[in-house]
Amino acid sequence: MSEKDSDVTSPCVVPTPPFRPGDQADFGGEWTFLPEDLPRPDPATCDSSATKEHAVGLVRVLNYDNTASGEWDPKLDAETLKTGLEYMARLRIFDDRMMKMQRTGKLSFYMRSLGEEAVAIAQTMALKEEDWVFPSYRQPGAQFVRGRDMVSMICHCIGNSKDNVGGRQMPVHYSYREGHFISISSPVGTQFSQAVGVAMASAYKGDDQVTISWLGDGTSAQGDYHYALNFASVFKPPVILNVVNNQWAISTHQNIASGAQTFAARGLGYGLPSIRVDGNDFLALYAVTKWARERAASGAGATHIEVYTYRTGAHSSSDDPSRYRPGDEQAFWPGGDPIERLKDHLIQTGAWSEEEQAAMEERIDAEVMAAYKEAVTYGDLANGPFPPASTIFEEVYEEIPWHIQEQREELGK
Ligand SMILES: Cc1ncc(C[n+]2csc(CCOP(=O)(O)OP(=O)(O)O)c2C)c(N)n1
Ligand SMILES: [Mg+2]
Repeated sequence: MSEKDSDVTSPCVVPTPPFRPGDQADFGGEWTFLPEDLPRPDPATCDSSATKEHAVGLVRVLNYDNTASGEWDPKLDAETLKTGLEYMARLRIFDDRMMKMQRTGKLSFYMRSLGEEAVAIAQTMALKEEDWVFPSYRQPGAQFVRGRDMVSMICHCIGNSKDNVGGRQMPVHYSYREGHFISISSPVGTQFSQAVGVAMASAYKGDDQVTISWLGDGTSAQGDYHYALNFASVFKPPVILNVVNNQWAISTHQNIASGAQTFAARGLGYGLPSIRVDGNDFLALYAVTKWARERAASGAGATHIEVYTYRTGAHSSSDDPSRYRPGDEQAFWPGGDPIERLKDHLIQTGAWSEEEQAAMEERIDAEVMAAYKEAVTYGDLANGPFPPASTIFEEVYEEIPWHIQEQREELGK
């Protein structure tokens, strides 16, 4: 069509990433947001208008020197912080080891949480054990908080005879019923509206469970996100809805989903209190989630949170980020590393040391290796044993439809 034939006077804008391989990345230097900037409103009476500044600012507790300050400081004791640090270190070491397994052909696929370890760990620690967790694939750390055994996680990733979902799911798409950790969905985003539905059920039943869910910046461009926010806004169920803005959705930049505003600001349009939080700051994440839980438990309804972070690693074992972003982009990210920041904070308070950190990492590494060795005794990727083919037909339908039954008979299972 020639320009003359078209009614369209201005072309549609397709945002492009600000930096490509070979460019010098620039996030504007250190953030100017300070822990003292934003007040902590009363969670039970707070409405969305009281969070206008929170939706465009950034809740932080840790300063650049990793001291803690401001109204949001949750003032956690050293033991709790050390527990959080250990969970994060475990996740990073576990991820590294599983990635090596993938690269040597012992797992078919893997996804790391590198740089985002604080997200699910701090947030799940701020909840009660009975609360429902509706994760994406980037929140496996919640399982450590809920006590899942690493052998069982690895058996799932291999898909061997002890895989608790019988080989029906992709690796890292965990289910952990005992931990109230709902099956991870491959079609991204479905968990958001499911979480709102479960929270509505909790409200109707009058129990005191709260539900939390996460989806990514890219996923927030889907309808599922908006359906969930709409229901959360109308029915005010006890739910905490997080958009994890880690800057990237595989190879597309967050700007293709965000438009000109922050992700948090979107929630204001739905009348939801909306807070943007430093996703690499364990203390800030814990504090904001605790606040949202208090709000949910008081009957005041849902909270919408943007977790502002950076995906340090590749999207998955199938991805190569050097094809679409500068190789050193992470070095310019002002948010730092969540493990280093919490570790440094604890060292400054006198509760921890580099030596204790090194000893802890060594111990965890040995635990992960031992867990892997045990897991392969139940079957490895090359040799099995795997769950029997009959599991395709089991635990999927309450009553098997006739055409599936026919297929089963055809297979002789
Ligand atoms: C409905 C659907 N569309 C596309 C995909 C393929 N896919 C898997 S993850 C992903 C990117 C998601 O990015 P984001 O939401 O930012 O989450 P992140 O991986 O950064 O945590 C895409 C496109 C999918 N799994 N489901
Ligand atoms: Mg993303």
